[in-house]
This record gives sequence, C-alpha cells and structure tokens, in this order.
Amino acid sequence: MARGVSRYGDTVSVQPKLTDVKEVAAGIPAVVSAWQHGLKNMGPIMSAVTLGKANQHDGFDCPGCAWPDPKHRSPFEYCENGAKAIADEGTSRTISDSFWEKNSVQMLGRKSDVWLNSQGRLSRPMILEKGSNHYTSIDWERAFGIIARALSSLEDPNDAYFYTSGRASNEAAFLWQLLARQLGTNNLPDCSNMCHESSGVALGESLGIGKGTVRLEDFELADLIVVVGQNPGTNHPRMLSALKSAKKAGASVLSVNPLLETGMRSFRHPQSPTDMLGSGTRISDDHVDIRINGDMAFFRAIGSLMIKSGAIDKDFIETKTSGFYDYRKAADYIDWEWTEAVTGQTEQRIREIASLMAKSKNMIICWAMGITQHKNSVNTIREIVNVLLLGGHIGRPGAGACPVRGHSNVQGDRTVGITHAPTKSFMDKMRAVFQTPEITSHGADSVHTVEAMREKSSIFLALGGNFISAMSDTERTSEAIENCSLTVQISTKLNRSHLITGDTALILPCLGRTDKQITSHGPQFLTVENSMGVVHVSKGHKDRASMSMRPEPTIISGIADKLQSLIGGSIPWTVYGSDFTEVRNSIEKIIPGFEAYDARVRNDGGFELPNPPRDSQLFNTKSGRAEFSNHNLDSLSVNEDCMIMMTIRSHDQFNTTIYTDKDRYRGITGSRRIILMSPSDIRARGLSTGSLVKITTVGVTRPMESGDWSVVPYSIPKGCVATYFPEANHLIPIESYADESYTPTSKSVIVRVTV
Ligand SMILES: Nc1nc2c(c(=O)[nH]1)N[C@H]1C(S)=C(S)[C@@H](COP(=O)(O)OP(=O)(O)OC[C@H]3O[C@@H](n4cnc5c(=O)[nH]c(N)nc54)[C@H](O)[C@@H]3O)O[C@H]1N2
Ligand SMILES: Nc1nc2c(c(=O)[nH]1)N[C@H]1C(S)=C(S)[C@@H](COP(=O)(O)OP(=O)(O)OC[C@H]3O[C@@H](n4cnc5c(=O)[nH]c(N)nc54)[C@H](O)[C@@H]3O)O[C@H]1N2
Ligand SMILES: [Mo]
Repeated sequence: MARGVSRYGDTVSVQPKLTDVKEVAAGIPAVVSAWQHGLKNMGPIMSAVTLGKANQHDGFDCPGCAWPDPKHRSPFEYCENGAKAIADEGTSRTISDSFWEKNSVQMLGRKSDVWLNSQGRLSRPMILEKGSNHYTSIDWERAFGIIARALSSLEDPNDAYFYTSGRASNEAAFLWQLLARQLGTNNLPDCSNMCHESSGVALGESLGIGKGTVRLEDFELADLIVVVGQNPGTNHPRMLSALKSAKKAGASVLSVNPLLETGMRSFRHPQSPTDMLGSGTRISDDHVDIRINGDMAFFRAIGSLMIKSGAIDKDFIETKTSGFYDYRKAADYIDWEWTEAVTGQTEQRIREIASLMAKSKNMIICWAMGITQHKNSVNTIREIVNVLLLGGHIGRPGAGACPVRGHSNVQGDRTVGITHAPTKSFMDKMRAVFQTPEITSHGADSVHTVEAMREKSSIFLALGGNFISAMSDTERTSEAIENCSLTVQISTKLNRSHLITGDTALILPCLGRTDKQITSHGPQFLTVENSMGVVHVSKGHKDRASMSMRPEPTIISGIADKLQSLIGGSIPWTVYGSDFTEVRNSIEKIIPGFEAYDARVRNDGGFELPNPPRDSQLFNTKSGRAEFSNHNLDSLSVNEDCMIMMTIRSHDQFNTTIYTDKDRYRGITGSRRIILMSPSDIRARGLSTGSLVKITTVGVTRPMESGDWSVVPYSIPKGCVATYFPEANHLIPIESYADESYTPTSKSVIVRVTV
C-alpha cells in the first residue's frame, strides 16, 4: 500500500553559479571547509577532540572512505571530506518526538535530501503503523517482537531481504548475515552490488581473490601509477598524499578519465606548512581524456602493443599465468578506426601510453566507479589485469591491482560473509558451528531484490544505507519497497528510505563510528578492514546523543534472539549483543585468516589478512594460475542524436547524503540539477549555458525522462554528459546492469538531451 510519498522531494529549478574549475585540490580552502562543517555540527571543542581521534590507533576509523592509514600517523589523519562525514555523524542535534508529531511522511517527502539529513541524529525507535502517516515512538522490545513475528511467519524465508551498507563493522555485519542464514536465506543484497562488485567478480576470475593486490607501502616503490575512472581529490582525498609521496620517490602518475578532475591536477598537502604556501604539487604527469566506456578497447590496444614490442615479462607469463596464447591471438588484430572512435584517442596517443606502460618495472593500476558501473565492467577489469599480467605486476613490491573501495568497511563486510553468493566451504562451516539450516541456492543481489519484491510482498531490512535513493530506477525500487509488508531501517540519519516504506515501517536508531559503544557488558570496540586488507580497531569516544540509541550488534542480536525463541536454535545472541569479543571469537571459527582475531587486532595498526597473489604469487583459480581473459571487445556506441551519461559525485556529498549544493573543485554552486556538456555539443544542439533541458533514457519501453536540467559547459569528450548521483538515478533502468556482476550501469546511460 503506497502512501504517495514523493520519491525526490520538491525540485525547484535554480540556476547554478559557475566559476572556473579549480587547479589545486586541498590546501587552505579544504581546511576551512572541514572546520566549517565541524563547528556547525559539533561546536569548537568537540570538533577538535573528535577530529583528533580520526584514524588514530586509539580512535575510530573515519567513516569517509576505505583508504588505508599509514603506519606512522600524524595527529591529523583526516581529510576535508572525512571531516565532513565525521561532523555529519557527530552532530549533537537529535530528532525529537515533536518532530514526528508535526510532520507526516508525506510532508517530509516533499523536503530535500539536504534538509532531511540536517535534522540531526535519529534518536528513538519509531514505528509507522499500517495505514498511518505519522511515525510514533515504540520501545525496543516491542519493535524486536514485531520483526521476529513477521520473519517467523513467512512461508518462505527467501521472502526476506537483508540489505547492508558498507559502514557496518565486521561484528555487526557478521551477526547480520548470521541472522539471515539462521532464518534460512542468502538474500543479502548490499551496497557493494552497486559499487565494486564488478571488481570482485573480475579479480576472482583472473587472480583467485576478489580484492586488490597492493599495500599502501607499494605506492612509494612504484614507477608508474595509473588512476582510471576515479576522482580521488573528492572521494579519497588521503590518496593524494600517497600519490604525492610516490611522485617524490620518482613515480609518474597517469590519469585516465573523461574529466581531468582537480585532485589529479595539483595538490597542496593540508598538513604541510610549506606545501600550503606553495603552488601545490602537480599530481598527474599525463591525462587521457577517454570517452565514457572506452576503457576495455583502450587496455586491449595497450596489451596488443606491449606484446608486439616484446616488452613483456616472459618468465612470469610462462610460470604464473594461463591463457596467454589465446589472449595474444585475440589481441593480435586491433581495429584502429573503431578503437579511436570509442576511446576518443588517436592511435599515436595510445602507442605513447603503451610504451610508457611497457617501460614500467613496477606499475599499479587503481580504479573505482568509472570502471565498475558499465555493462562490460567485469571484462574491462579483466582487460586491465591482462595488462598487469603482461608486465608481471602481480605479487611484486611496488606493483599490482588496486580497486579503491568506497564505503569505509565495505571490504570487511564482504570478508565476514555479507554476500548473496557464498562459497560452499563457508556455508558448510556456518552449518557446523551454528547449526544454520541448509540453504542450497544463492540469494538475491540488489537488482534481483528489487525485481523480486515488486513481484511478491516481502520483508526488507536494512543495516544502514539508503536503498531508495542509492539504487538505480528510483520508481521501480520504490514500487518494490512499497510492496513490502514490513520494512526496517537500522540507521543513524534520516533519509528517503524512512519515508518510502512498506505497510509497516520501523526505524531503529543505532550508534555510529564516532560514538562510544557501551553495552551491559561494559565498554566495547569494533573492528573494520580497509581497502588493502588490514583489519584494525575502531573505537568511538563521544557519549551517545540519546540513551535510546543502541550499538548495531546489540540491535541485531535483539531481533535475532526474539526470532530464535520462535523458530528454535541455540546461538548465544544475548552474549553477542553485549560482548563483542565473543563475536570476534566466532568470526575466527568461520573465516580463514582471522586466527587469534581478538588478540591480534588489539595491536596498534591491527593485522593484515592473507592475500596469496600478493604475498606469494599463488592463484586460487581453476588453473591454479593467474588467468588471462580474451572476451570479445565491446563499447557503448550511440547514434548522433544520443549521448552517454555518467552519474557522478559532487564534492559536498557522501553518496546519498548531500551536505551542500557546492561542487567547489568543478566550480558549480547553488544547484545540483545540472548536466555537464562539451561546448561543441552545446553549440551543435543550439543550447547555451543555463539552457533547461529534458533528459530521456533511450532503449526502455516505458517512459523514463525528466526536465529542468541546467546545461553547464565543461571539458568532457563530445557525445558524453555527466549528471549527479542520486538525482539522476530515476533515469537508470533496473534492467540495465553489468554482465556477471549485476551492478547498475550508473556510468553508462544512453540518453537523449532535448529542450
Ligand atoms: N567525499 C566522498 N567520499 C566518498 C564518497 C562520496 O560520495 N563522497 N563515496 C564513497 C564510495 S561508496 C565510493 S564507491 C567511492 C567512489 O569514488 P569514485 O569512483 O571516485 O566516485 P565517482 O564520483 O562515481 O567518480 C567516478 C569517476 O570516474 C570517471 N568516469 C566515469 N565514467 C568513466 C569511464 O567510462 N571511464 C573512465 N576511465 N572514467 C570514468 C568520472 O569522471 C569520475 O571522475 O568514494 C567513496 N568516498
Ligand atoms: N547513479 C548512481 N547510483 C549509485 C552510485 C553512483 O555512482 N551513481 N554509487 C553506488 C555506490 S558506489 C554505493 S556504495 C551506493 C551507496 O548506497 P548506500 O550505502 O545504501 O547509501 P549511503 O548514502 O551511503 O547511506 C547513507 C545512510 O546510511 C545511514 N548510516 C550512515 N552511517 C551509518 C552507520 O554507521 N550505521 C548505520 N546503521 N547506518 C548508517 C544513514 O542513515 C545515511 O542516511 O550507491 C550506489 N548508487
Ligand atoms: Mo561505493
């Protein structure tokens, strides 16, 4: 039963204010911006204390991103955007009961995402009863009872879906998947499905591990670092320090991106006084302004040229890899006319880049969403790995594959069992240790969750995140959620997923990274894994803003304990909910690499998980070797009247949490309803700066379009346009996803832009 809540908030069309694209990232403006957010949300003293604990051995893991921490920490191990994420969570403001009395869900639905998030921390469990339009408070035990009864009365456990967003700690994530599996389902869709799933699938097939193969220390040993489809200046600002040190040690940096993002131009280290006064360090030595989705063709051409030049590591290829001869055959002929068209690069230019890569003794290739969110993402990543394999760049210091993860613990969540497609050995261990029922089929990922819930009324539970706004196809996703009998959100901040709900909806307010985790068993700490496989402690230090908030593991155990009393079982849920060491002791029994987990993780800096390709050039693939791939090349090609649209992040947002409407580095302020377009495309379409256009998705049978997008001239390849995520998500069809990984094609949407 839909309540008719707006999926987007009232959109007012305001023209953005445009200034020049910034040449230098970070520096004084970043420090000022970080402190502005801190002061506004936490006040001066709490800002100083909280920011001082970020990424310290005795502090918390910054919720901003998954970039690893250096061994030797400075007192300021945070960046501008980490500081924003910390201030946003650390706000002293809470949502009061009168807020819910005053505002119906329909009224809240008309508000913007910025407004919803700025209301403060969710502070009490709330329920939206069937047929009601207002949330009212509920006590924890009753809320757990409602969830447990609903789950236990399902005819089929596969009618429940347990979503996870990547901020959940290892302990919370482990308990969450244990709850799902005790019920009897593998339906564990997660944000990773929309994010680096393509990397996990591709690296699993090529290298036998779904993770990267470099350590932070490798950056200083590399001679060439390639940053493909990633905007570190905004999304992983601390990576710029690593790139800067690498350059000082002699590395070259190459950027491959339709946009020359500011962070890749120049960088002033905010913690270095001499840097702050200078003109900044140039980061990228060269930039390839590739067309959207041209990367597969680009890397194949490079591989082909490397083989022809003979500059390949024959010994590595001979002893450590499989499939080279088929790959060489596939890469023998390059259709240069097509390659030039889809990459937007001349043959000469690709030859230059190929010879740069062929010369490299130690190459690291980094990538993020610009590579993972296309139809051919898995094969594109395998093509990137082919190039690394040609040079023998796996399992050698200073070289390797580096998928740069997004959410701060998305990698850890996967490690401890958040996956719809678990291995048999994992499931066997779960059954042996916890007597969970036998589950023979894989579960649903995010795309299949939407499709299945639209078909059949279900129960949807979310450990964090904002599924409505983060998923593609906002309309279909909303229909799926509104078709549920019960939706449950364990959250820190108010978002649209609390307003577009099932018949009955629950909000369960949890503690975040910056909060002290105190249970009936005393003070606790949590653990996380960074983008490079290091597991370490995260300990918040702020007193909770409301006594009604609970730690995530305590909430999950509360639900599970009630459920267990109805369906049977002997998992010590009450112990898990209060003593997080016991959770770690159980993780150790199930997941390889976690021996003596609780003891080892207490050491400063934690411990590193084994990574056979990196540590000893061992590959857990079918052949027992690293696998070359040789798939047919493809790239999105569009008619003259269509364009390829990518949906990207601005500088002042964390995924669906929008802090302000400023995109400082790109020089855009005041509106997020913009479309970046090349000056030549603007002229060719008879448009001008500020023209309001309609964007229509091509290739779907149902109407998919929206108007009032303001044209912003920008240096972007012809035929390519960019809009912001999440505003443009309703233009990405649910049926448009990456082959094999089912990641929505957020960077490859074919559209028509008209007045
Ligand atoms: N401040 C802040 N930090 C964040 C986040 C945030 O929202 N805000 N989000 C976190 C999360 S969950 C993630 S996954 C990461 C995301 O980090 P990024 O992947 O850096 O995020 P996007 O803005 O999606 O940027 C994608 C980049 O890819 C480029 N691109 C798009 N299409 C193509 C293509 O076809 N080929 C190539 N070569 N490039 C392309 C775009 O121009 C853009 O620079 O950041 C994490 N950190
Ligand atoms: N078009 C388009 N769509 C995309 C993308 C894109 O590039 N383009 N990127 C995709 C990517 S990479 C990702 S990762 C997804 C992100 O998808 P999600 O992870 O679902 O979304 P977030 O915006 O990160 O979730 C924010 C909400 O999480 C809750 N939260 C924050 N911290 C905590 C915590 O510590 N505990 C709990 N329980 N809750 C917390 C808050 O209530 C907050 O409102 O979006 C994807 N969607
Ligand atoms: Mo992500």
